[in-house]
Amino acid sequence: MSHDERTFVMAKPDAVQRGLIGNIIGRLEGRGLKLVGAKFMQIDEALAHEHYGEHEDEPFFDGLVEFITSGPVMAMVWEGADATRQVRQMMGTTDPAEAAPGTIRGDLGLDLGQNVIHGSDHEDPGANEREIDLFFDEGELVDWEKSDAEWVYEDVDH
Ligand code: D4T
Repeated sequence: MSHDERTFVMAKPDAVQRGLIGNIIGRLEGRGLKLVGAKFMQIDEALAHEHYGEHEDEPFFDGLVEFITSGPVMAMVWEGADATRQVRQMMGTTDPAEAAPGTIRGDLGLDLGQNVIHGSDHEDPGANEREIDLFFDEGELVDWEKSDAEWVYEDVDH
């Protein structure tokens, strides 16, 4: 399996306000994933509508846009084997109240409307690349060799 799959991850405004950015980054780093892009930013209405366009007709859409634009977010791109699916597993289910202990939402959240983290949907092919393109210019992503790769992946030579 390739080790260079990239996925879009965002610490949402609640995570930023609650000082959980480091906790989230620590979990992803600890797993062996590689950070290749990061941007502390404010999402405006237009970007919120584009990012959550698929939910436009949902009753929770206005609240979702209001929440995601309510304060800064930490937008990130993480790379690794099966990264999109692995990050989704680490996030836990959408509703933190139902998320398993040990997952990010299951450990750090209680409320569906403020669920700490976003990660690209692995069941929506191309969602990861689409979201990375929406939030990052190519020049903002960094190609680099992480020196512990041989200790994360068995098929990288020692
Ligand atoms: P995101 O997209 O934020 O990573 O969440 P998920 O991928 O896990 O879940 P989703 O797309 O179904 O929902 C997007 C976003 O909307 C909020 N939401 C969702 C809400 O406020 N009320 C609801 O009833 C649902 C279903 C939470 C996540």
